[in-house]
Amino acid sequence: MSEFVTIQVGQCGNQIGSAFWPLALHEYGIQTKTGGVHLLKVQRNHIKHISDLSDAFHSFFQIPDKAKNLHFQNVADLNKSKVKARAVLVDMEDSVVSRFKQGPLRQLFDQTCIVTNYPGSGNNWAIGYHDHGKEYHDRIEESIRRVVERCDRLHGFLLMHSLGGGTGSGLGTAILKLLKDNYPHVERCALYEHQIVSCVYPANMQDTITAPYNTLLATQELIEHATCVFPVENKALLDICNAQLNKRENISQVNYNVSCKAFQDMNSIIVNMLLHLTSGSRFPGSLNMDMNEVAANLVPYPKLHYIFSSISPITLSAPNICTMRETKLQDELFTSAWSRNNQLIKLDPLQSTSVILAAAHIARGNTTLTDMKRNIERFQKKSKFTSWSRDCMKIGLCSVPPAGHSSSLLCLLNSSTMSSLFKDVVQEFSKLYRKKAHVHHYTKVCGFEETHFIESKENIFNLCECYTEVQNMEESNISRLQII
Ligand SMILES: Nc1nc2c(ncn2[C@@H]2O[C@H](COP(=O)(O)OP(=O)(O)OP(=O)(O)O)[C@@H](O)[C@H]2O)c(=O)[nH]1
Ligand SMILES: [Mg+2]
Repeated sequence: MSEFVTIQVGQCGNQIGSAFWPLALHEYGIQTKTGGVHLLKVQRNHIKHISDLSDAFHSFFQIPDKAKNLHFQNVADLNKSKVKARAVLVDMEDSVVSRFKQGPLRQLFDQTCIVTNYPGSGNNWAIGYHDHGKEYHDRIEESIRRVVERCDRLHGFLLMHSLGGGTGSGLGTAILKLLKDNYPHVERCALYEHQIVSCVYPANMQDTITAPYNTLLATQELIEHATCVFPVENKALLDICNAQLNKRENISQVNYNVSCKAFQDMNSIIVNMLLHLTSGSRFPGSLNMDMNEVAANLVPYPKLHYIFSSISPITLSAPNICTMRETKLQDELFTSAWSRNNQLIKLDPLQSTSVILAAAHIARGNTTLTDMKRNIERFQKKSKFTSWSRDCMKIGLCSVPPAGHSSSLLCLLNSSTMSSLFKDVVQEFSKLYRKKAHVHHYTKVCGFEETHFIESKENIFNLCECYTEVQNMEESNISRLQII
């Protein structure tokens, strides 16, 4: 089994991290709270055929040699054995990370892999990228090196951050560049390397005035240096949470405000997506889809590496570990994953004007190959593909379901609709930049030139044109077999 190093940057990245670790532990049947033994038994039954659970556990956690054959039941067991998360925590203010340091999982994190400062990057990409990027380069490099050296088969980096503020977007993308420079031979989604980025795009009603600048500049870096990007949008997450809440309460007017509780639930959706995405590299299955196959199959051209993701069923917050949830019928699971309402960004990848460049379905739990084939036929009938992608579908079947469910599905689509996300980024940027509002905060940062705004905008535009080109590509009548 392969290993992943998780890097959480900024407030949002670290808050996603605080949802990530308890859920990751649940997946291995490890108790993080009191109670819930019943489901943990169920979860352990799902994974009992793994001869050595530590093999799968190894992906996210480093286990000292002398504890390799132990069976961990709870966090106290992990602490006793000095098990450490393969994680690097970075924030330029320390309030979120301090909560980790005081929380129940505090001993899971190696103190030397925590890099914090005060008072943050002031919602300014340039401060995060240039000032903190330079000042903290060596410390962050050293922390990452420590975690990497404890891996036997490093498979990839999982970067979690938001694009609206200064630290996640600026320092986060500086770290991405560092990873690309320092680890060119680590599997990073099979292209050059595996750098999986889960980034949060701000909601339309932005909570940070400079977010359009930060988002544009960070997007340009992600296009340039990431292997695969799985964008999520806060507006989409919030809508999914509200829909779930209304269903649960059986009324139509309960709404979350963006609050701590909302963020917790929104972050759980992101975490479920990431755990599902990496499940094939961590657990066995009849048709396992390894992380290094994701980019090879989903990224037809290097820069077109932004991927739509949707997951079914949706789980808000940590599963209630005492109850096993009823899972939908298989066909329903697929239909709901294709729904535009379940997309983690507020766009429809299957809209009639778009084309699918590549697609993958990864199922966990009791989905069979027959279920998969029947539903893929349905999918192929309803969607528009490029000439080369029409008859192909990457599929993964992982036998271990997520905690609390008997099966689940992740649908990954590379669709030309993604250009709308980039057009929105440019449009929001132009609204501010037209009047040069707030520009002086950026230009005063050493290393930042105003031309960087224009270059980023142009690069993002060029990418939009690539999508349009693919969309307009004349369909060839020659079948794939004839070409071969
Ligand atoms: N989904 C989600 N979004 C968040 C969370 N925390 C903040 N955000 C969003 O992230 C953006 C702000 O970025 P932050 O992560 O707070 O900023 P930062 O990276 O810490 O940068 P600075 O504070 O400017 O140094 C806004 O769009 C917020 O709505 C979270 O826990 N979950
Ligand atoms: Mg912050």
